[in-house]
Amino acid sequence: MIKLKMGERFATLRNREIASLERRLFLRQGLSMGALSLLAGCNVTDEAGIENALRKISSWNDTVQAKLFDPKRLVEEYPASAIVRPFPFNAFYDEDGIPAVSAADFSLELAGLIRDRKPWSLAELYALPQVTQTTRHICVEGWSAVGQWTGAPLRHFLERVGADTSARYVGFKCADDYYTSIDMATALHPQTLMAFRQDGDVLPAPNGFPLKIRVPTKLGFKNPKHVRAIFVTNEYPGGYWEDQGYNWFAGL
Ligand SMILES: Nc1nc2c(c(=O)[nH]1)N[C@H]1C(S)=C(S)[C@@H](COP(=O)(O)O)O[C@H]1N2
Ligand SMILES: [Mo]
Repeated sequence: MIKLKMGERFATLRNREIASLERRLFLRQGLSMGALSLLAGCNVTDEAGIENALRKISSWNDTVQAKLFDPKRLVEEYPASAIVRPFPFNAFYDEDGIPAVSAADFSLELAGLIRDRKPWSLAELYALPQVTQTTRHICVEGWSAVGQWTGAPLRHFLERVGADTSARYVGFKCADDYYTSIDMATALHPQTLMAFRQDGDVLPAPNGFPLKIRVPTKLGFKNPKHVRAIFVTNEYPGGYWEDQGYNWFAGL
């Protein structure tokens, strides 16, 4: 049933404003305002309406995508010859903004639905059993690179600290004010690692020293670097780019 009455819905906006909103919407999502109203089943008459409708569609996407996620399907692993060197750097700032994290002072904070929330030193983290993966990192900005990461499966760590693995989200806070979150099924995926090393060396500062969460089933922006806190929650935590409109699930 189509209840779209363009004339009514857009009556509050002058034509030029509509054209400009529509242009930006199309650039961002490949949608016209009419298509958006139709998909979201709500009024799209202004900027706030667009944001609201996009949020509705995005959370619908997240739900469907989370249901389609196969917790056992592994992403492709590559031979060492495919590793890109030097591995690219990317962040919401330039190289001169890379946070200087001191190894001696570092402590990983735990919060939320976790039984044992004592902080972990780097020495304690390094003592966790570790595995190595050679996988492809894919950035929405249009580049990808095969890299090699070594670290502890996040699943083992979450089990070890008594995280409530029936909760919905695992969130991450970073030393540079970046933050993101993933669904629990992805956090428990066998290839999701707490990475301490990259390409055989301690994780370099540009790539997230001392701790990066390597999530090869998801786009680059869901792989937080310089992680200083991990929390488990049922309340949607969002993320730095996610809160600006990037799709939250952003993965396989
Ligand atoms: N703390 C933090 N983590 C981050 C980012 C950031 O700006 N800060 N950028 C994300 C994005 S968009 C990408 S593509 C990867 C880049 O990781 P790299 O620098 O190791 O290539 O880090 C992700 N994790
Ligand atoms: Mo990215």
